[in-house]
Amino acid sequence: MKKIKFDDMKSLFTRVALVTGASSGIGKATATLFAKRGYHLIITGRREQKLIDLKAKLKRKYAVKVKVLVFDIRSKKACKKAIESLEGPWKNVDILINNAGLAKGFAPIESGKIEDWETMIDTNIKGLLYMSRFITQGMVGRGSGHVINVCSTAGHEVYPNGNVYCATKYAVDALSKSMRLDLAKKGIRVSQVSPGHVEQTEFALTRFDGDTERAKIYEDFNPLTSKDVAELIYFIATRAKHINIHDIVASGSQQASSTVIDRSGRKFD
Ligand code: 8X3
Repeated sequence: MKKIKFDDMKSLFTRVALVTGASSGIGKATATLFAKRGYHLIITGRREQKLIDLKAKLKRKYAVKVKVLVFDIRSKKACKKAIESLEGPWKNVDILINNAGLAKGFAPIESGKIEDWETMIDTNIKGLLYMSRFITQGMVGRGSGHVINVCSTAGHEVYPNGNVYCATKYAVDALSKSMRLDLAKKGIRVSQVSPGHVEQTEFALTRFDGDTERAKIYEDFNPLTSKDVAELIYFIATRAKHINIHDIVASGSQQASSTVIDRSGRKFD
């Protein structure tokens, strides 16, 4: 039997999703779920080996096509080069999942580390912008596509010591809204998901600079899991074409707000 080339496959399976920050946490869980549902995937991040391992696993388990792009999202040049390297059907990204993001530091404004602020601004805002700029250009040309930004409850409600992290997520919220205004008439949906605390991620460890003791912030309540957030993203991506979900704000049932959490023990294990 004639082997079907990926170029031909594209006409049969038209869905390509690109997930940034796919080497761990929400990004990895999202890439895994989309692969399970038959999407071809472009997975991006800085840690090559983790992405290669994920690619091998997804290909083996779900028989989808997977492309790895290794680059630092903080570099405009690297983002542009990575996107320009895409060939054939890979150029036609149907769904861009802007997941890459991080919190670094947890200090009041007068003593926060300025390098941490710059890392968050460069990753959470500028990285998301670079990817959106380079990918939506193609989407507009094709008259279709979906951008899904990973925001946070911190993009809706500030909390003490959250200052710059919260500001970057408020910016993501503003960009989701304004990108929707720019793209609605061009056939492109823009959505976001805004999770509260999420375990099975590197979020807390990164925020607290690798301090494993301080990073133990999920032991006395049930937060969301990465898989929970992946399912919300998948739900957003798979609504009928005439529906655009603007935002899903969600937290674990024991978390009522950024600061009000029932820490009396994990009730749902
Ligand atoms: C993650 C949620 O509350 O730790 O974005 O900022 S929070």
